[in-house]
Amino acid sequence: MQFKEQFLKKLSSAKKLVFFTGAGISAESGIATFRGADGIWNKMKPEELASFNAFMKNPDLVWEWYQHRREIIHKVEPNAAHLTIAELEQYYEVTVVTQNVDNLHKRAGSSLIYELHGNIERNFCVDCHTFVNEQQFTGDEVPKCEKCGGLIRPDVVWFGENLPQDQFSAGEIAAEWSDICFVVGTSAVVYPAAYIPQSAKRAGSYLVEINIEPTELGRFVNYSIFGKAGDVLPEILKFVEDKK
Ligand code: BV8
Ligand code: ZN
Repeated sequence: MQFKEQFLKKLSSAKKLVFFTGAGISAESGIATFRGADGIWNKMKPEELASFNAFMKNPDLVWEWYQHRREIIHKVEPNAAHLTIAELEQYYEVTVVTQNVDNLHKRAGSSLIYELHGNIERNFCVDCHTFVNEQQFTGDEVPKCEKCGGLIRPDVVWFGENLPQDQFSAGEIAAEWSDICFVVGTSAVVYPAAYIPQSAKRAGSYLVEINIEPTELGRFVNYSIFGKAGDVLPEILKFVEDKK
């Protein structure tokens, strides 16, 4: 794979890399994206399921949907893209800022991850906020809190909900201080997360998009690499290893 000379120069002098990732980085693990051809949202509207109102209106339906997604996630593995990002920690200071809730960056071995939209493996009680992630849930009806009887919900950020401020600010600062900010597998249409690559660019980071198709971010980036994340990232690692 041929890369632009300017990018390779940046890569050789860089110290800090940030990887801002979306559902596309998990596509090659077999997890459907949200807005692509087979996207989850094509079958249903986000507000129908990924919102607090939807959950309170029909908790069993929403809980069942997350159980279904957890089952898929437990059956898949991190792919070459996740694993390469973890391996690049041998050569750079690497920070992952992910919109994904699938826990695959953690399973791939990345050591610094900011989760902007939560993590599907964690759950808490809507009333007393007790976390119950160690509990194995059986069946599809929404579990009740053992402490207060409240409904248990996944610890993910639904539409209309604020993002965890600590994760967002830390992720944004890391992106702004990065030498290169890679934007991997995201349509960059969900806010405020999608502000982060733009802030990175404004702060002087070299913005590189890795996607299989053009996105809204295209007009901001310094360099668009079209290809599958699982193919492109290992090629970048190969260049780095040959240089070292
Ligand atoms: C909020 C968790 C404050 C749940 C998700 C401006 C400012 C603030 C808010 C808004 C705003 N404008 C609009 C809003 C509202 C809304 C929003 O952004 N709506 C959009 C859809 C218009 N934002 C919110 O509600 C946020 N909260 O703002 O709070 C507030 C408070 C009160 C009242 C108002 C505001 C909360 C947003 C978080 C929602 N939660 N997920 C769950 O997962 O169940 S969003 C969901 O979308 C996922 O987290 C996902 O990560 C995220 C982004 O999608 P992508 O990751 O980009 O995935 P997508 O399928 O879209 O794209 C995949 C890409 O990969 C494609 O480009 C494809 O080409 C590429 N690809 C595919 N295969 C590959 C590949 N690339 C490389 N290799 C491959 N192999
Ligand atoms: Zn409770």
